[in-house]
Amino acid sequence: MRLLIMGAPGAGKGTQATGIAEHYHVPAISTGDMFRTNIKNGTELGKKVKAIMDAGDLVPDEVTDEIVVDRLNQDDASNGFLLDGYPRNMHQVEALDAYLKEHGLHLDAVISLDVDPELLTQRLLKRAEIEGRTDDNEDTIRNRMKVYASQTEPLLDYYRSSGILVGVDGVGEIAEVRQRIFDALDSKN
Ligand code: B4P
Repeated sequence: MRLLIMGAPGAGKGTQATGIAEHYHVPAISTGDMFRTNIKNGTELGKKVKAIMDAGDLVPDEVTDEIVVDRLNQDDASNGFLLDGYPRNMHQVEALDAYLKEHGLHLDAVISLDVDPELLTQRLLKRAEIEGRTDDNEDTIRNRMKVYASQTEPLLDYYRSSGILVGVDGVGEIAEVRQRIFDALDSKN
């Protein structure tokens, strides 16, 4: 399986990605997690992206495309993958399409988690209390939502018109949403 999971900040992408990836025996590849690991380890890449992430802006495409391609080229992704948080704008879609074409591959489905904007903010502020992520504060959340609406949400139309978009209601218990995702993917195949 080659899958993408999309959704606004707080929609549950990272939360659901692990369970879905385990189910299909593919790696979950999260650009956000890769950037956060680099920040934590104090790498050059981490230094480059920290202020951008703290502001809730998108990391430059050339940096993001490169880490994704490097990760997709690793052996464990050769039989499939679940991309979480990538692509996030049309340029990244084109970069991913070019990679897939070059390798004779295609995406099986794009999961879109739908959640009401007010609930998204509540979830992120709750995470701020528990995990203290530096981008989970009201100002940054507002910007992340804006960036999502202007740059990422339009991608849903692109994947809808390709016939691979699977919309899933992301409101409810985490296990309940996960089951909805499996049901939606099963009924698509
Ligand atoms: P991400 O790491 O993708 O952050 P996110 O959008 O908040 O999603 P995340 O996966 O962490 O949260 P989730 O919705 O699962 O991106 C962070 C930053 O990295 C971006 O702002 C950008 O700067 C940079 N970046 C990443 N990818 C990039 C790219 N491709 N290009 C450029 N820049 C990029 O969960 C949120 C909270 O909701 C959690 O606390 C969770 O427990 C809770 N939750 C989830 N599901 C729930 C449910 N059903 N019920 C109750 N709570 C739930």
